[in-house]
Amino acid sequence: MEPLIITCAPVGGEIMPDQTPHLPVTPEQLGQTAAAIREAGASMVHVHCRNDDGTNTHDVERFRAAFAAIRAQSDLIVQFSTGGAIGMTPQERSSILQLRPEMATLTCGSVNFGDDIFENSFPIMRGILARMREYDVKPELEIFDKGHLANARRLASEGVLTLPQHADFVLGVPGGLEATVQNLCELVDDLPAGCTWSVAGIGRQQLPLAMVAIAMGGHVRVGLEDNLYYSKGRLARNEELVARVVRIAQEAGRVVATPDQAREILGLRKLAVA
Ligand code: KMH
Ligand code: ZN
Repeated sequence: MEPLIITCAPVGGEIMPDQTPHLPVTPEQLGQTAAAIREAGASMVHVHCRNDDGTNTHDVERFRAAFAAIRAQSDLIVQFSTGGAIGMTPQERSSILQLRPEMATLTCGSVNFGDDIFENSFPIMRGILARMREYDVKPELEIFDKGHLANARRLASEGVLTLPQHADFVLGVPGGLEATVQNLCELVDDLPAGCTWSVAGIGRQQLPLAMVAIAMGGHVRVGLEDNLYYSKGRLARNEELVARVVRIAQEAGRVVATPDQAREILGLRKLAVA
């Protein structure tokens, strides 16, 4: 099997600082988190940004500072969110692509998101993809629901998305596909040929789905964006969630990828040495 790529999503757009003391809010905190999760065994960081008061922002300068802080303290693959937070405009969500992160997410369709709607119409997806092409950013296909892979194929048939790509199955969002092993297997069966994949289980499903992905030859995303707890009632630190996946992979005989090994698996260029 390929070495295991562990992505950490340390912030997200939903968890607020009053829910946990472990949420990295400032660029400096994101840089420190990057160092800690790299040390623990992550090879990629999925980035959202916050203002100092914890509210969400997709301000380009805030992302620039976060990118610099992460890069100063780690060689992780830096993946920006173009999902942002509910209520952001498509323009806001995609403006950060001008900073040319190595990767960025592309959610492949609209989905109920709790009581809200996470809107990703075809025009929104085409617009984000156009900016990804403009700035040479590799997409990660965020799959929250079964039909999202069909949407990716449709975008490919239009010529605005090339396949294969890396897909991340985000399972267990209220309103999206439930976080079951059967759903994961069906998505993997439905993947376009040559795609790599990871799974991000929401809440308490993060750990069991990570274990399944390790066994299946897929990759894993963990982090506070998707799951606040290490165990029942015990708040997690991002690096602890990464370290636990590393230990399980080692027990299962699965090698954990370095960032450069992950770049090779994902078809990214090696990090240029400054
Ligand atoms: N915060 C969600 C509305 C992504 O990062 O690309 C969207 C999200 C997906 O987190
Ligand atoms: Zn995200």
